[in-house]
Amino acid sequence: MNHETVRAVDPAVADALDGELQRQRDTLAMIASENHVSPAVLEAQGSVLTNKYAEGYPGKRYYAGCEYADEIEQLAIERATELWGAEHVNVQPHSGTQANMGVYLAMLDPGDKILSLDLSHGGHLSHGHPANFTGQLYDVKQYEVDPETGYLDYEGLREMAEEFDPDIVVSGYSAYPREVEWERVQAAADAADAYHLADIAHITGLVAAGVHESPVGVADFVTGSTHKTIRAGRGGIIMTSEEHADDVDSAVFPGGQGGPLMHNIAGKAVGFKEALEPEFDEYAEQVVDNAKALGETLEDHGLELVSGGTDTHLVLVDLRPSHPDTTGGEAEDALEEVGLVLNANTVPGETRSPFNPSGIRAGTPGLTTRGMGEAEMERVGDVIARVVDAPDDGDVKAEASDEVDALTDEFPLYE
Ligand code: DSN
Repeated sequence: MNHETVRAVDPAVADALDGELQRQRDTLAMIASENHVSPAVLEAQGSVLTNKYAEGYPGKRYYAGCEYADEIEQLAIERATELWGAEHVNVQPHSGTQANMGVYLAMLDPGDKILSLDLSHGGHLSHGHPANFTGQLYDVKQYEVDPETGYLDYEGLREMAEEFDPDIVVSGYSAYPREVEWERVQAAADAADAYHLADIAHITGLVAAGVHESPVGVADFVTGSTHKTIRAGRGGIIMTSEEHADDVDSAVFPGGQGGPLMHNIAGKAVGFKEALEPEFDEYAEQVVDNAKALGETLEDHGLELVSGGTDTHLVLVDLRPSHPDTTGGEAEDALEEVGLVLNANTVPGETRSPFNPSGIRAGTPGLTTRGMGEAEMERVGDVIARVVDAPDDGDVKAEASDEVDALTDEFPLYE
């Protein structure tokens, strides 16, 4: 894998691409929303389909020359249908946020009411944050996790739904370490006669593999991104019933987007094919086993996990009880220095700024793709705990850096 063709035209970009490839090889990618797609997905995404305009849908395009675009989009749709079992799939959203936008545009009018989880409790910007179009166009009320347990409070959600009378209840989260009980969110939506949007962006792969229960067939709309745990081409996806199919398709195009990114849709099709192989189910199970092993190691070192553990691909550490003077940002920076890349994250009951919050979020999809298992998670957990204990200690960081080098050498990437 090299960038020699780019280099001949643009050495500056080639240098940066080489640098990024080496960075991914030499570091442990533990941002929970990231993964390493296969060379086949990379090739499909970097293909001549980037040249093609294909507004519309397979068989109903506004431009000529779409026979191969049609074939590829149809394959992506069929494979997604097999993976998640929805009646209708739209693979055109450019991202998970665009997928959510498609649902809101399809079903809501400006001023309509959204009930969603607060961002600092694990929600997402596109679920109604004031800085996002959702917070600006809609009337948003937010629920929180139980402050004692860190788990969703389904009864409280139901009561809020009865009181607020939302048009849509949003479930599915970006930093919630527990499996979601979709039927109980549905009960809250039913109590308000509201739609239910389940945003499974982070757990698309876990749901496809049957490691987590699926909201398909429960929620009216299921959205996701396609490059996280499912490990396909970058972008978004919407799944719904035949009843809402036309509304969703029109909301995505021409409502919210123009030409679909056909090269990304090719990457989605290839990644979905890979995810239909039995090995993918083993991968998804290992992702969760690894997150549990990582969490246990961190707890053994005295770190506190939100909700006391995980059922997912991520752990969320609240640094305040164990390290009251260390912020998430300081931990993130010190860990990046040793080659372990995760992100500072807000935690439930956050007392600091979102720019330098009190937690760190660590995910296992990328490391599991590299072939690491529970034994390696113990080593990774040791690195995190030691660096968080002594973020300014050069000797500790030198040792941690050696351990990261050993791990990345033992589990090479993109050879
Ligand atoms: N930025 C992603 C995350 O890290 O959770 C979600 O869009």
